[in-house]
Amino acid sequence: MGDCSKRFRLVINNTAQTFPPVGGVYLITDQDDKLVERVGIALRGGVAVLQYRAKEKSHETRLEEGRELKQLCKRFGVTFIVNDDIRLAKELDADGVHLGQDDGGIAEARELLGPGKIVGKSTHNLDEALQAEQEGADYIGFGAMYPTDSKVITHMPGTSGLCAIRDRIKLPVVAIGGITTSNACRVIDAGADAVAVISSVLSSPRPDIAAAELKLLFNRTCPYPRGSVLTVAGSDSGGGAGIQADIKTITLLGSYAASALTALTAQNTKEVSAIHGLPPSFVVDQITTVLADIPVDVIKTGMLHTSAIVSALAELLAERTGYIPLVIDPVMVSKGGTALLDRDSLHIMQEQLLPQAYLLTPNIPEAERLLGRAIRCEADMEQAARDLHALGPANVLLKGGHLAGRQSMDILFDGYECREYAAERVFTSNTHGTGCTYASAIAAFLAQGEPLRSAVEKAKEFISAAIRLAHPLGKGHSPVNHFAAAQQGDR
Ligand code: 3NM
Repeated sequence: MGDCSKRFRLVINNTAQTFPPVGGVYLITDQDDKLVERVGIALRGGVAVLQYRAKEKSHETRLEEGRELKQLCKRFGVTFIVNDDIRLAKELDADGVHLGQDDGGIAEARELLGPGKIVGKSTHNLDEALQAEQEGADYIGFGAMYPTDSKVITHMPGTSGLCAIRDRIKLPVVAIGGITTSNACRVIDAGADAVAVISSVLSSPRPDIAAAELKLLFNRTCPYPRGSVLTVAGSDSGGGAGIQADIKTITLLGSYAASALTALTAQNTKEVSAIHGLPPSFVVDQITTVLADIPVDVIKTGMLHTSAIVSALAELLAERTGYIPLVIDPVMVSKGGTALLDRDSLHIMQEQLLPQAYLLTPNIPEAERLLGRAIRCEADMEQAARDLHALGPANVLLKGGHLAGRQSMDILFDGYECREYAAERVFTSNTHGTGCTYASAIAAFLAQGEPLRSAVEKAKEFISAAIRLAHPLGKGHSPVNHFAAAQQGDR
């Protein structure tokens, strides 16, 4: 599902040997300290190709560092390419070499490296790109897309230049220069098969998250169902919330939904009359079995029920080699007041699970319990979002629906700045399943290759419509209208 390799052309060189496709995140090394450690973290996020670019290091240092990086690439199944230095590529038995315009010919590199190796070439305009193709390159680098501090830039064709060459070039195009998680979707929409990045991943405090965010953006070109979400939550027999709301939301929005149940509830719109919890080991079995086979792009959690399940999930995620963005909806209490998370779980969630979250989506009462203080107004919300972020999640979306006022305002804090998402408040009690639906919609849009801010914006529109369009059903809190909200989004 998340593997868009069909979109990428296979790289076939003169020896007719096939390589892994050049597509997705193409990471280039920087000159800073602790390189191997930072690259190791970045590869967890889902890098497809690593290029070792060591401009000012001695041959011995390059050889030693190169060996370590090649080892890492092998562990993560990443293609290992050496920049410029054909001799080093040969000594390291790298998967290939990347040549600049002044670094010699493609034929010469093939001759020296022998059969079965990838040769890429930097290009900056159509003529250079066509020439590289004619000379038998396996892919081209094309840049710069945007200004960058990582290299002195003499040409900047940008995304319009990329659009202009795209249809003329059959080779995979690796766009480069100033690409970040904020602008990469424009580069992908312009036709890049891969994005080459240095600083936006390796200078990030979380290289794994930065790489994972870039990787997810490539899903925007996949066919529907686009991207996949694994929801870990409880069953609501009434069908309005829980895993049922999650699957409806994810499916109606166009992604694939997999699910792992934590508990079964006997529930309707008025009450939760009984809960049958599942053994933590069986929750783990469900998740590991899904992940062993289905390429899950985003994991979303809802009702986790017990501290043992929270702990088991946290352990499972921490031990995984690859990083999968995790959206945590910290479900604690049902609309009718039934506890959906036992008392001991709160600190276990704080200590073990929240630091692994890509996004935490509490409502006001949940945030109050996590922080141990009241949040009374919008002015309190911003500080609360910042304090929740300090508990470890990479991003926090604090939902203001429980406050009064004409607008229902949510705040997204990403560790740098707060953004507000407002919608006209609907005065209604038809809100069963709101939290599950909102978090699932964000997870689905992320899985479809929307950057976080845009995923939240689209999900906010979806949940607002689902509340506004809800029909009375049952005698309690009626469920939100997933179907009508999805139909509105199509128009
Ligand atoms: N080549 P960052 S731009 C190595 O335009 C390189 O050919 C470029 O680094 C080109 O992701 C560039 O930090 C630097 O902008 C890319």
